[in-house]
Amino acid sequence: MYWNPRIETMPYEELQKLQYRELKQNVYFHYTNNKFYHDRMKEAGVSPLDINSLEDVRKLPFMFKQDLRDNYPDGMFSVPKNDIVRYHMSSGTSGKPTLVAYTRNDLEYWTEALARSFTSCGIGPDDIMQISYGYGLFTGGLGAHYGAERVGATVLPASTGNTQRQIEMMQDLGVTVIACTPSYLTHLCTTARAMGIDWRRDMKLKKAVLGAEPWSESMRTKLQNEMGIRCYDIYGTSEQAGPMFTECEYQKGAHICGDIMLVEILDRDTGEPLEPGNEGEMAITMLKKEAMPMIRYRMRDVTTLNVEECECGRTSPRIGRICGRTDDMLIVRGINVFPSQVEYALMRIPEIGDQYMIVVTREGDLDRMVVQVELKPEAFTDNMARMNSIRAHVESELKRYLNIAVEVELKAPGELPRFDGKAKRVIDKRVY
Ligand code: DLL
Repeated sequence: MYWNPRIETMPYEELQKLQYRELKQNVYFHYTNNKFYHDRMKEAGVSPLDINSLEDVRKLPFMFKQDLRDNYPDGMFSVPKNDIVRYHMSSGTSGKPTLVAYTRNDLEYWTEALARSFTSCGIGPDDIMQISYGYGLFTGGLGAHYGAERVGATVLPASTGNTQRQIEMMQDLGVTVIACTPSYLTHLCTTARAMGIDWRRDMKLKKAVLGAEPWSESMRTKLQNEMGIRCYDIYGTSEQAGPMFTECEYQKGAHICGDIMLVEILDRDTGEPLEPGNEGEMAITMLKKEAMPMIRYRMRDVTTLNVEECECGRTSPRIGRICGRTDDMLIVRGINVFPSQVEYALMRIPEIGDQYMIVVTREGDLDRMVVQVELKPEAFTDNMARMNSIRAHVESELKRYLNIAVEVELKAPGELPRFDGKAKRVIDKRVY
């Protein structure tokens, strides 16, 4: 079943012609309406007139998360503010968040992409879909919500938290599809079992659409076998729009909507484009984005691109599983965390010295993040009440900057390891 058969099964050469036309138009649009992008192109010595084939995308300069941060909040818009109908936000690399703006058309093609994606994993009007991604500034909840409504599913906007109630709702309403992070589904799976629920006997769940954090084939096999369901990978980032691309029923990579987005895979070290099939960092160009330019944006996610026609008949290219990042971003309980944000928050607290360590583990099914921090000698004391109050303050500051609750362990001056070369600030003990 296709949502938009003309586009989804268009011969690849034809799709590339369409991509070229969209690219040229989009580059021209941002060049003429966006000072940041105009200057960036000028610096690179390139103008829209230089874009005369799809390969010419390679002449265009890259964009980075730092560009969004430097232009926060509104220095990156290509449309008048009245044309912006929504904002979402995700973590920046330090103090400031990444703000993404959407025009009505931006929301429309986002929903179209999700309608194609959900249809490709067999979701439709017969389904009751529980959206257990966070609703709010995070793109997961609202993004999946509009896509699910578009395909005619009955949507249950459960958002995150209150696991027992989520399970009761699934049972009472006969939920057939859930969209959430893979780690949350694992948690639901074990919590329900502890409540005496047999997933096959007591639930109508058939499918799960899982993303927003890395997961693996072995996790898929485990969840599918334990719950008697099919699990589909969904990929997306706030900069693109939000969750966007899922696997089809063959589960062999997430289908990209080629008319909406162009993917390049770059050599991790040199940034040079690689041929399909090679593993490297993904750069995306949003071909229709109006509110702000998203052109050759360096995603920092490492994956592969497959341009072969899929067994499902779709000709749209596919990306493989995300198998790493070229920066140090962590995803903890579905929230993106940059070590630089932790440092930024800590260094503003007068009692804290300059050594810290982030330790991430998975306990049971949930991620646990502990930040170990050294106190300055003058702040270190054996007065427990004082130490507890400093710890509580550090925890609340970290929560304010990271949007996630973390535990803090205070250390005596000199207690954390020192490094001769590059400091190691993160120990991630999770296995996917
Ligand atoms: O996580 C959007 C999303 C919501 C995707 C719901 C899927 C489902 P951000 O908060 O901007 O957006 O985080 C984007 O999350 O660069 C990847 O590193 C990671 N990520 C997203 N999906 C996957 C996935 C949303 N399926 C960052 N596998 C990306 C691995 C993923 N990593």
